[in-house]
Amino acid sequence: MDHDSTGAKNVTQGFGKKGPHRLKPEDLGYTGELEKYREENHLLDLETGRVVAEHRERYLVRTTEGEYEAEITGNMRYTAESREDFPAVGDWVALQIYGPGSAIIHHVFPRFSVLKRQAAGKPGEIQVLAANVDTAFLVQSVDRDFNLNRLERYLTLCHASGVSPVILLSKVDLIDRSRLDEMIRILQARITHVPVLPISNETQEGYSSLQKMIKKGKTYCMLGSSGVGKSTLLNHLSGKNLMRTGGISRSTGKGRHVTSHRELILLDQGGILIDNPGMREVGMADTGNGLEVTFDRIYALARHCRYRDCTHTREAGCAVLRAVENGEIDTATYDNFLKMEKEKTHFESTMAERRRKEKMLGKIIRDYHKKDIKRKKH
Ligand SMILES: Nc1nc2c(ncn2[C@@H]2O[C@H](COP(=O)(O)OP(=O)(O)OP(=O)(O)O)[C@@H](O)[C@H]2O)c(=O)[nH]1
Ligand SMILES: [Mg+2]
Ligand SMILES: [Zn+2]
Repeated sequence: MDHDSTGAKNVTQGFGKKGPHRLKPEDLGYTGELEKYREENHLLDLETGRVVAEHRERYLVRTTEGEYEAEITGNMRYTAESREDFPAVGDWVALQIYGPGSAIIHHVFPRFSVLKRQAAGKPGEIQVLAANVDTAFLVQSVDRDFNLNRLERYLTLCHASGVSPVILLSKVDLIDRSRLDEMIRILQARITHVPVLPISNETQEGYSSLQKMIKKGKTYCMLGSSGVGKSTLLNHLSGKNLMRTGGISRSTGKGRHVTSHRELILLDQGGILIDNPGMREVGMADTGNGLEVTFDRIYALARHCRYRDCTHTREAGCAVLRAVENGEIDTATYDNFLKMEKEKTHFESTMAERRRKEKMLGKIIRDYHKKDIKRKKH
């Protein structure tokens, strides 16, 4: 199936059969700060919209009036230094409309948050998952998907950019109550201060609590493996069959990657929800102080290590190792912490190397052009 057309169609359907109806800017999550930015940066002559879907540098943008297929200007493409400079789902953009349903994006507004990861299979490259997200729903299904190491990865992505996380344990209809209670106990022993909500798309358990969490004008994003029920949840919350949902492979017990594109939809109750394709890898990119927040207990202990550059692996007088030995810090958490730290460092050096090479290449091209101009003058 052609993913490109499916993505676009789904979103359009979200605004009713007669096509998109008129919205208030706040319905899309617009704020006074964005308006101030728009005025200060002389963008008043352009329309403002929000990117609701993306496919290979073609964007579907929703404004209060309607929906537009948009491309970025050549200048934007030329000056972009990395994937992060391109629009992403959730972004606010200034656009020029030039025909029925067509537009050109001239500018991306500054983001208040951005969820990103190390792009799968592309060392040192970032993939933006969603922009301007208030809360991320980290979805793990309790039957096969439950994994605390992976949850800590998702948490770090959230903490890296100030997105507040909520853990959704899905498909709780598939296990009995005592098993669920045990899972929640294990989870909360390791991950503290993050709300956990058990839900079922079958029985609608947890739905009313979830709906109470969702506030008008705020943006939510679902992250998780394939097949955990993200799109099913979105369909139920929106009351419309917007996203295709899928089966689970009998042989592997894993989802079949039914959703292929990120999409943003508006919920009738207010609130904006972004669905994501299931992720196989949650690789660390530039995580800012994300690890510090996720592993706050380890970082607090590290201040008491004897050596300032302690690697917490073999040093004498290491407060972290001591805490692991006496059971204060879970061994699995400690191992995951070391692994993610290593990945972060690796990402940073690979990215620096990439940037260095790109700069060099840029210089070679510039020098060549200079010589070329000289040659022509003579
Ligand atoms: N038993 C049970 N099955 C569910 C539940 N939620 C979803 N499913 C089933 O799980 C399968 C996958 O659901 P999807 O909603 O497509 O999963 P997804 O997370 O969107 O998957 P990707 O789009 O591949 O990332 C479908 O067959 C759903 O019917 C649930 O709460 N309980
Ligand atoms: Mg899906
Ligand atoms: Zn130490």
